[in-house]
Amino acid sequence: MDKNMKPTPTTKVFSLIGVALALLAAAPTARANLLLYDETLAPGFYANGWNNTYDLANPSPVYSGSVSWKIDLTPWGGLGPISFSGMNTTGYDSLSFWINGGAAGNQDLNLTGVRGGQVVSGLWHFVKDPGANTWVHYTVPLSALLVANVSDFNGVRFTDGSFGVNSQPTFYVDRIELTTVPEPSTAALMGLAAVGALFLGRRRAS
Ligand SMILES: [Ca+2]
Ligand SMILES: [Ca+2]
Repeated sequence: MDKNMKPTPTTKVFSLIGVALALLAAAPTARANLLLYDETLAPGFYANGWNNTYDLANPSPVYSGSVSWKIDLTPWGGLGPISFSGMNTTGYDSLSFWINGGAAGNQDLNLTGVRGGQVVSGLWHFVKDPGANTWVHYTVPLSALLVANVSDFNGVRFTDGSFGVNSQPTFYVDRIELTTVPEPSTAALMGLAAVGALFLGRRRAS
């Protein structure tokens, strides 16, 4: 009885291909990265926060394009790109941005996620001493910010990681973007389908 239930090698190959094709079909449609800030804020996004001064068209230092976002927080301060109407994050995988600690460096910054008009997450000390006068790349999965696959994503903010103990040195942010689901996962699935087809070809040849 048990023997009869066992799938033959051929059905195994077919089910492998079936799984691979099903995963390929389920993969979200390719979507371009969305720049929240590079030369200016994305349409519908505003510099939003408290206890800060900033310049969205700071000429130096710059990571990409011709300007960066200069941010000076005071104790308890916060600032980030915020859309009041909210947006759908389906198809986006991570938040990516570049930070420069300026002449002083030694910043201690939290990164908070905002959706539905509420702060829903806080990655405490996410940026910790990024160094002085150098651009550092950070990337964080939207799932870690609790804003993956939601229809009411407002944005993120950089906030004072000392929680009011001191005033963070001026820093610079550039090329803030939502990045799409990484290509390699799709490539791996296609590879799986190819392997399945290879097995099938070998069985037919024998
Ligand atoms: Ca720029
Ligand atoms: Ca400051």
